[in-house]
Amino acid sequence: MAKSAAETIFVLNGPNLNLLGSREPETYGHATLADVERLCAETSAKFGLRADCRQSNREGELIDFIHEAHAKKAAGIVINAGGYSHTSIALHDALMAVKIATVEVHISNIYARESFRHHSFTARAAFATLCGFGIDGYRLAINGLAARIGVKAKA
Ligand code: CA2
Repeated sequence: MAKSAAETIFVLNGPNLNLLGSREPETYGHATLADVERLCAETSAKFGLRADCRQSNREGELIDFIHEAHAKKAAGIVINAGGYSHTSIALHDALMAVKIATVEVHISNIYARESFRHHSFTARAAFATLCGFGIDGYRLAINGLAARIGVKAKA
Protein backbone atom coordinates (compact mmCIF):
# COMPACT_ATOMS: atom_id res chain seq x y z
CA MET A 1 0.00 0.00 0.00
CA ALA A 2 1.28 3.49 -0.80
CA LYS A 3 2.50 5.46 2.19
CA SER A 4 0.51 8.55 3.10
CA ALA A 5 2.10 12.01 3.01
CA ALA A 6 2.02 12.07 6.81
CA GLU A 7 4.63 9.31 6.78
CA THR A 8 6.99 11.26 4.58
CA ILE A 9 10.07 13.14 5.65
CA PHE A 10 11.66 15.70 3.39
CA VAL A 11 15.46 15.53 3.01
CA LEU A 12 16.65 18.84 1.62
CA ASN A 13 20.15 19.46 0.32
CA GLY A 14 21.33 22.90 -0.68
CA PRO A 15 23.85 24.47 -3.03
CA ASN A 16 26.78 22.50 -4.38
CA LEU A 17 25.82 19.29 -2.60
CA ASN A 18 25.13 17.83 -6.04
CA LEU A 19 28.95 17.85 -6.36
CA LEU A 20 29.44 15.37 -3.51
CA GLY A 21 31.90 12.64 -4.38
CA SER A 22 33.43 14.54 -7.25
CA ARG A 23 35.50 17.22 -5.45
CA GLU A 24 37.08 17.94 -2.04
CA PRO A 25 36.92 14.33 -0.76
CA GLU A 26 39.20 15.31 2.14
CA THR A 27 36.36 17.49 3.46
CA TYR A 28 33.20 15.77 2.22
CA GLY A 29 34.28 12.16 1.56
CA HIS A 30 33.76 10.03 -1.51
CA ALA A 31 30.02 9.37 -1.29
CA THR A 32 27.77 10.96 -3.88
CA LEU A 33 24.41 12.70 -3.41
CA ALA A 34 22.80 9.53 -4.78
CA ASP A 35 24.51 7.60 -1.96
CA VAL A 36 23.13 10.10 0.58
CA GLU A 37 19.63 9.77 -0.84
CA ARG A 38 19.83 5.95 -0.81
CA LEU A 39 21.00 6.02 2.81
CA CYS A 40 18.07 8.30 3.70
CA ALA A 41 15.57 6.08 1.91
CA GLU A 42 16.92 2.94 3.63
CA THR A 43 17.01 4.55 7.06
CA SER A 44 13.52 6.00 6.69
CA ALA A 45 12.16 2.62 5.57
CA LYS A 46 13.29 1.07 8.87
CA PHE A 47 10.74 3.35 10.54
CA GLY A 48 8.05 2.84 7.92
CA LEU A 49 8.76 6.35 6.67
CA ARG A 50 9.39 7.55 3.12
CA ALA A 51 12.23 9.98 2.35
CA ASP A 52 11.37 12.61 -0.26
CA CYS A 53 14.85 13.83 -1.23
CA ARG A 54 15.40 17.15 -2.98
CA GLN A 55 18.48 19.20 -3.88
CA SER A 56 18.65 22.71 -5.21
CA ASN A 57 21.31 25.32 -5.84
CA ARG A 58 18.68 28.07 -5.46
CA GLU A 59 17.55 29.56 -2.18
CA GLY A 60 14.00 30.23 -3.40
CA GLU A 61 13.53 26.68 -4.58
CA LEU A 62 14.64 25.36 -1.18
CA ILE A 63 12.03 27.65 0.39
CA ASP A 64 9.44 26.24 -2.02
CA PHE A 65 10.40 22.70 -0.89
CA ILE A 66 9.84 23.70 2.74
CA HIS A 67 6.41 25.12 1.86
CA GLU A 68 5.65 21.91 -0.05
CA ALA A 69 6.63 19.84 3.00
CA HIS A 70 4.06 21.81 4.97
CA ALA A 71 1.38 21.48 2.28
CA LYS A 72 1.95 17.72 2.16
CA LYS A 73 1.90 17.45 5.97
CA ALA A 74 5.41 16.02 6.09
CA ALA A 75 6.32 14.38 9.39
CA GLY A 76 9.76 16.00 9.49
CA ILE A 77 12.57 17.70 7.64
CA VAL A 78 16.27 16.88 7.48
CA ILE A 79 18.12 19.80 5.95
CA ASN A 80 21.67 20.48 4.89
CA ALA A 81 21.29 23.98 3.50
CA GLY A 82 24.99 24.06 2.60
CA GLY A 83 26.38 27.59 2.43
CA TYR A 84 22.89 29.07 2.83
CA SER A 85 22.92 27.81 6.43
CA HIS A 86 25.33 30.62 7.22
CA THR A 87 23.58 33.37 5.29
CA SER A 88 19.88 32.76 4.85
CA ILE A 89 17.39 34.46 7.13
CA ALA A 90 14.78 33.56 4.50
CA LEU A 91 15.38 29.83 4.93
CA HIS A 92 15.29 30.28 8.70
CA ASP A 93 11.98 32.09 8.37
CA ALA A 94 10.50 29.38 6.13
CA LEU A 95 11.45 26.65 8.60
CA MET A 96 10.05 28.65 11.51
CA ALA A 97 6.82 29.32 9.62
CA VAL A 98 6.01 25.69 8.86
CA LYS A 99 6.69 24.39 12.38
CA ILE A 100 7.82 20.97 11.15
CA ALA A 101 10.25 18.99 13.32
CA THR A 102 13.60 19.68 11.67
CA VAL A 103 17.15 18.39 12.04
CA GLU A 104 20.06 20.25 10.48
CA VAL A 105 22.94 18.19 9.12
CA HIS A 106 26.42 19.19 8.01
CA ILE A 107 28.72 16.57 6.58
CA SER A 108 31.84 18.36 7.79
CA ASN A 109 32.55 19.66 11.28
CA ILE A 110 31.69 23.29 10.63
CA TYR A 111 33.24 24.31 13.99
CA ALA A 112 36.65 22.97 12.97
CA ARG A 113 36.58 25.08 9.80
CA GLU A 114 36.57 28.79 8.92
CA SER A 115 34.84 31.08 11.42
CA PHE A 116 32.23 32.13 8.83
CA ARG A 117 30.86 28.56 9.04
CA HIS A 118 30.46 28.64 12.82
CA HIS A 119 27.10 30.38 12.77
CA SER A 120 23.99 28.88 11.18
CA PHE A 121 20.74 30.81 10.80
CA THR A 122 18.84 27.67 9.87
CA ALA A 123 20.06 25.81 12.98
CA ARG A 124 17.92 28.13 15.13
CA ALA A 125 14.85 26.66 13.43
CA ALA A 126 15.94 23.04 14.00
CA PHE A 127 15.48 21.04 17.19
CA ALA A 128 18.90 19.43 16.67
CA THR A 129 22.04 19.83 14.58
CA LEU A 130 24.55 17.17 13.61
CA CYS A 131 27.91 17.93 12.05
CA GLY A 132 31.17 16.14 11.41
CA PHE A 133 29.81 12.61 11.00
CA GLY A 134 30.19 12.60 7.23
CA ILE A 135 27.14 11.33 5.40
CA ASP A 136 26.32 9.11 8.38
CA GLY A 137 24.93 12.34 9.87
CA TYR A 138 21.85 11.90 7.68
CA ARG A 139 21.22 8.40 9.10
CA LEU A 140 21.68 9.70 12.64
CA ALA A 141 19.39 12.65 11.89
CA ILE A 142 16.57 10.39 10.67
CA ASN A 143 16.94 8.19 13.76
CA GLY A 144 16.74 11.26 15.98
CA LEU A 145 13.83 12.69 14.03
CA ALA A 146 11.90 9.41 14.29
CA ALA A 147 12.45 9.37 18.06
CA ARG A 148 11.32 12.99 18.29
CA ILE A 149 8.08 12.38 16.39
CA GLY A 150 7.42 9.12 18.23
CA VAL A 151 7.94 6.68 15.36
CA LYS A 152 9.53 3.37 16.35
CA ALA A 153 11.60 1.09 14.11
CA LYS A 154 9.55 -1.65 12.50
CA ALA A 155 10.27 -5.19 13.67
O1 CA2 B 1 29.53 20.27 5.79
C1 CA2 B 1 28.49 20.51 5.17
O2 CA2 B 1 27.63 19.67 4.91
C2 CA2 B 1 28.26 21.92 4.63
O3 CA2 B 1 26.88 22.22 4.77
C3 CA2 B 1 28.64 21.88 3.16
C4 CA2 B 1 28.57 23.24 2.50
C5 CA2 B 1 29.33 24.30 3.29
O4 CA2 B 1 29.15 25.58 2.71
C6 CA2 B 1 28.89 24.31 4.75
O5 CA2 B 1 29.68 25.26 5.43
C7 CA2 B 1 29.05 22.96 5.38
C8 CA2 B 1 29.17 23.19 1.09
C9 CA2 B 1 28.58 22.15 0.23
C10 CA2 B 1 29.52 21.99 -0.92
O6 CA2 B 1 29.57 20.64 -1.23
C11 CA2 B 1 30.59 20.26 -2.03
C12 CA2 B 1 30.74 18.91 -2.15
C13 CA2 B 1 31.75 18.42 -2.92
C14 CA2 B 1 32.62 19.27 -3.56
C15 CA2 B 1 32.45 20.62 -3.43
C16 CA2 B 1 31.44 21.12 -2.65
